[in-house]
Amino acid sequence: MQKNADLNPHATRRSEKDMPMNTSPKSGSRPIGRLAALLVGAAVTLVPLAAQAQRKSPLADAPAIRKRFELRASRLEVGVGLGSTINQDFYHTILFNGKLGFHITDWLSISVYGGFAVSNLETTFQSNVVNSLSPSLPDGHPKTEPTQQDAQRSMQKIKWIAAPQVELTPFAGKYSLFGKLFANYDFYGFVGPGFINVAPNETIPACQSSGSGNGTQQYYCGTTGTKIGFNFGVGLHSYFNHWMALNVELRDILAKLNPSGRDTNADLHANADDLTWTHTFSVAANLVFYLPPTPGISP
Ligand SMILES: [Ca+2]
Repeated sequence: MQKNADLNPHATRRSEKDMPMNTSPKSGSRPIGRLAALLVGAAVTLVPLAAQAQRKSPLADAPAIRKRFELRASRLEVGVGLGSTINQDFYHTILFNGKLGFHITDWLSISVYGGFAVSNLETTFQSNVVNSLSPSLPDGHPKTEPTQQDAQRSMQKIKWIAAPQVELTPFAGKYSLFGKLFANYDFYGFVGPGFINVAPNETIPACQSSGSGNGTQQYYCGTTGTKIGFNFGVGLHSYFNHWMALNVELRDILAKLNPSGRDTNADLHANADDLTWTHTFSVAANLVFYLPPTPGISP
C-alpha cells in the first residue's frame, strides 16, 4: 500500500505535466498564486488609469479662448444709418436711423433705436387699390366706397419709430470670407417697448376715442400720434476693426394702428375702435462705433 501510495503521486505529477496550464510550483498554494496574479494584473491595468483620472488637466479651469478681444463688454455703441419698412400696405417708409447703446457684458446690452421718416413711397398695392376706385362718386354709388382722393387722404404714414431694447448676444466669433478676409461678428436678439408715431396722408379730423361716432356716419379719420406697443427682432454686427462695425437689425413694431384710416370693423364709424394690432417690420443698416476705441482683453 505504501509503495503504491509513493507511486501514485508520481503518476499524478506526470499527468499534470500533460496540462501545463494547471501546473504550479506548489499545488497547495495554487489559489493564492492565482489571486496574486489577478491583483498584479489589476494593479498594472487600473493604477495608471486611476492616476490618469486623478491627474487634473492644467487647462481644467482655463477659459476656452485666452487673450480674446472683448469687443462689446463695457463699451458704448453709437451708430447712424438708413432703414426701410418692408411690409407696409400703402407706404414704404425710408428711415434715417440713430442708435445708442451700452454693452454691460460681452453678451448683454441695453440700447435705444430711433428711426425718423425721410420719405414715404407709395407701394404698388396702394396704386392698385386707388386705380380700382372711382375719381368721383356718381349718384347711387355706395358711400362706403371712397373716391380715389378720399382713400388716399386717410392713409397712414409713419413719422418716426423709437425702440428702447435689451439685447442678448448668444453667438459671437470670427468668420472668414473665401479664406482671405477675416472679421469678427455677433448675432443678437432684442426686445423692449415700441413707440411708433403716425399721421394721415392729409390733414383730416383725427379719429375720436373708442365708442364715439354715434352721430353722423364717418368712413375715415386720421390715425394720429404715438402708439405704444412692442419692439422685438434680431440683429448682427460685422466688425471692420476693433472700433467700427456694420450693424443690421430686423425689427417688428407691434402696435395698434389703422393703415387705411377707414372703418375697418364695418360699424359705419371710423374711430379708435378700428385700430388693430399691426406688425410694422423694418430693416436697418447702421455704421456703429465703439467707445472706448480700444477693447478690453480677456484673461
Ligand atoms: Ca368702425
